[in-house]
Amino acid sequence: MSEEEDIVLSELNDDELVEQMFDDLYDGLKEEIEEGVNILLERGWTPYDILTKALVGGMTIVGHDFRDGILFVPEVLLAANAMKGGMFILKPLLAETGAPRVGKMVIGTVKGDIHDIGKNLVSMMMEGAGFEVVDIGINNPVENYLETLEAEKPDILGMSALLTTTMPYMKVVIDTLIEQGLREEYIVLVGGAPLNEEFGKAIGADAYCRDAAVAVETAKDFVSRKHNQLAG
Ligand code: B1M
Repeated sequence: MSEEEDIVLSELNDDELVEQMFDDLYDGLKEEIEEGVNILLERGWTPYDILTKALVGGMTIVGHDFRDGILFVPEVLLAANAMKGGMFILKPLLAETGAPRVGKMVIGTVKGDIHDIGKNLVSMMMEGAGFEVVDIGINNPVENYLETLEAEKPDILGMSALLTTTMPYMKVVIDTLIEQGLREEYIVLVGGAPLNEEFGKAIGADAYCRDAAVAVETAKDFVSRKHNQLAG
C-alpha cells in the first residue's frame, strides 16, 4: 500500500504513466487522473491522444471487469467521474482549433439510458472540428428531441444508446420524425457500444458511427453533401 502512495506520476515515463492512469481510472482517482492528463499535455501529447489512449483505454478495462462482475455500479461511477475530470481539462483544448463553424448538431442519450461519457466525447470532438453542438443530456423522451430540433434547426440529430434495452428507442424517435414529415430535414447519426451498422440501417438512421472520430468524419461528409445539394 505504502509503495502505491509513493508513486510520483511525473517521474514515470510515458508508457508507465499511461499504465498508472489505467489503474487510477480503475480505482476512480479523479485527482490523479487530472494530474496525469496535465503531465501528458506538458509532455506534448495531443488532447486527442490523451483522450483515446489514456482515458478511453482505461475505461475499456473498466468495461470488461464490469461485464465480468468484478466491478459494480458504485465503482464504475467513480471511474466515470475520474474520466470526466480528465475530459473537463481536455474539452477546451479540443475545441480550440479555431475551425470555422461547419454545421450544427443536436445530440442526446435516449430515454431510459443514463450513459453519457461517449456522447460527451462525441460532442467535444464535434466542437473541436468546428460544429456547434446542442447537448440535451441523458434519458431523453422523443418530445425532448422534437422540441430541441424545432428550436435549434440543426443539420444533424445525434442519438446515443449504451444498452440493448434502450437502443430500440432510437427507432421511436426516427419513426416520429417520419410521421411528422420531418425526417428529411435532418441527418440522423447514431452511436453507442451495442449498435452496429446493420442496426443503424434497420432503424432508418443515415449512419452508424463507431466512435467519436468516425462521427466527426461522417458528419462532415453528410453536411458537405447536403450543402452541395442545396447549392445544386
Ligand atoms: Co453501464 N453498461 N450500466 N454504466 N456501462 C455498459 C454499457 C455495459 C456494456 C457493461 C457490461 O455489462 N459490460 C452494460 C450494457 C449491456 C447491454 O445492454 N448490452 C451496462 C449495464 C448493464 C448497465 C446497468 C444496467 C447496470 C445496472 O444497473 N445493473 C446500468 C444502466 C443505467 C441506465 O442507463 N439506465 C448501468 C450504469 C452505468 C453507470 C451509471 C455506473 C456508468 C455510466 C456513467 C456515465 O456515463 N456517466 C456505466 C458505465 C461507465 C458503463 C461502461 C463501463 C462504460 C461506458 C463508457 O463510458 N464507455 C459500459 C461498458 C462498455 O461500454 N464497454 C457499460 C466509454 C465511452 C467513451 O465509450 O460510450 O461506447 P462509448 O462511446 C463511444 C462510441 O460508442 C461512440 O463514440 C463514443 C466515443 O468514441 N458513440 C457515439 C457513443 N454515442 C454516440 C453517439 C453518436 C455517435 C457515436 O451520435 C452521433
